[in-house]
Amino acid sequence: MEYVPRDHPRYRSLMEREKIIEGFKNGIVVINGLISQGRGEAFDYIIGEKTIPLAEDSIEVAVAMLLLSNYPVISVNGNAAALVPDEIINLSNIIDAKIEVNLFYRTEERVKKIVDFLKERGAKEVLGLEYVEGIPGLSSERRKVDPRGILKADVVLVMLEDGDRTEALKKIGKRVIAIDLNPFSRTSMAADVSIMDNVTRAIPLMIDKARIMKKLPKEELKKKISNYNNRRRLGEYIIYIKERLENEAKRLMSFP
Ligand code: PTJ
Repeated sequence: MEYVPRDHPRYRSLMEREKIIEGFKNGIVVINGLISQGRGEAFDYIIGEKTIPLAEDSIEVAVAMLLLSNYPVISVNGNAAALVPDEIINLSNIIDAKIEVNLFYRTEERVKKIVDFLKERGAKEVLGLEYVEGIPGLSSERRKVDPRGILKADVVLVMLEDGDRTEALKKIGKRVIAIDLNPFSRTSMAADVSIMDNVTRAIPLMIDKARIMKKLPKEELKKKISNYNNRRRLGEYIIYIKERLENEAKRLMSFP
């Protein structure tokens, strides 16, 4: 970590890489997770490495949904655990959600490592070691879910997903909130609420919003959700990207 000088213009992004690399060395992140991080970085670069107002609005919708939920669950994989462990624990306490480790490249050893890692950092309970093959139609290891967690949930928050699980969760009646920098991904397309943002910014912002929104009447939270349309939001994200690229190109071309 000492290789990254604090005044480096891309310090934040480089430190995120370090967290993923350290997670890999500790057996929390799988090697494929390094590639996922790279893809995320590319999208983050394109949106300007900041939370755009459209994503902030989706975050508010997501928080309203979580606060109205009867049984919310935060699904954690290797990358998420490496990037935002404390923030996930914090959010789960504020919204009273369960945390469950659910892995695409599942090994019992890695599930246990992530469970222990989160517990060492203060999580009271982390599910995922006990499982049933609970998601029909899903052949990946992600079908293995805890009966006290994702299987029982009405709302599931997922991040850095691989695609088909969100569709499968929807088929069994779950509402899904996805944090994914890629608005073209199948996860983003299938989710009820897609947050096109980096988890390292989105989760802290969800914590701030949840603290404030917890005090709002339920009717106001319901109104926030009822006005929301995820397909429209994805379209808006893509137009945002197009306009940002166009403006950048024009700016460059305006100089001889
Ligand atoms: O820990 P496991 O075994 O469950 O495996 C986790 C990975 C991440 C390896 C697995 O889920 C995977 O292969 O994911 P994908 O298909 O690479 O998809 C990851 C998605 O997350 C991509 O659409 C990326 O753009 C996006 N992404 C990457 N980094 C971030 C991100 N989204 C938000 N914040 C990030 N930091």
